[in-house]
Amino acid sequence: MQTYQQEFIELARRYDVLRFGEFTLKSGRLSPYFFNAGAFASGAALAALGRCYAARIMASGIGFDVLLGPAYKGIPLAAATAIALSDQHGIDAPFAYNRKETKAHGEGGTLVGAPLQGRVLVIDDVITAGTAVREVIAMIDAAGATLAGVAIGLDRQERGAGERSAIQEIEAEYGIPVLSIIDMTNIIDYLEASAAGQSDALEGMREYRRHYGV
Ligand code: OMP
Repeated sequence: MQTYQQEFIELARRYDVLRFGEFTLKSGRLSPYFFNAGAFASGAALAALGRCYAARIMASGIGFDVLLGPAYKGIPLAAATAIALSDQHGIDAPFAYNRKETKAHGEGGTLVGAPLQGRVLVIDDVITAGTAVREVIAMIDAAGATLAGVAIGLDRQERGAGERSAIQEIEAEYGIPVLSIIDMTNIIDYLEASAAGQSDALEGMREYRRHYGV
């Protein structure tokens, strides 16, 4: 595991973003863990989060023209990433986000911020079955822009429609990389290394991976 991955998991545990228990997912699956990016709810947490996303993006060498934060949870993530790219890496990336409801007055429309043009890098929280990210990709197409890739915090490494993971399906279908800071395997490794008192969580994770993992 890379240092920034270890830091990201510790950050997620500190803010109760990464929780173990019983959670029903959007896909209907019953999961022994949940990653709630909305709990990165302080200035210091968001700053640290932005640094992790920026480090992952820079390590990938991906080319892009604009960052897009999908409503709602992607918006602060993309904003924090844009700030970290500027502060830590000297890159002043244009930043855009969308509204869920079309605004009929004022400037109107669903897109806010920088024009959505050129190669768009989507910044989001989690991909499980891939439903949410496909909606965002349709929005980029409709704007006439190109998808450069997707950067997320957690790859849950779960099967999509077939035998591959939802992320592998998206990468193949759109010909783009999906960059994740951590994946489920990193969380299991983390639990194994700090096993004291967390054996239930560890067993639940292994069982879930046997059932839904790739
Ligand atoms: P998919 O649309 O199935 O890929 O699920 C992704 C969405 O599920 C995320 O954008 C979240 O809204 C939500 N989610 C989490 O936030 N954290 C998790 O650990 C799991 C899910 C989920 O419901 O699958």
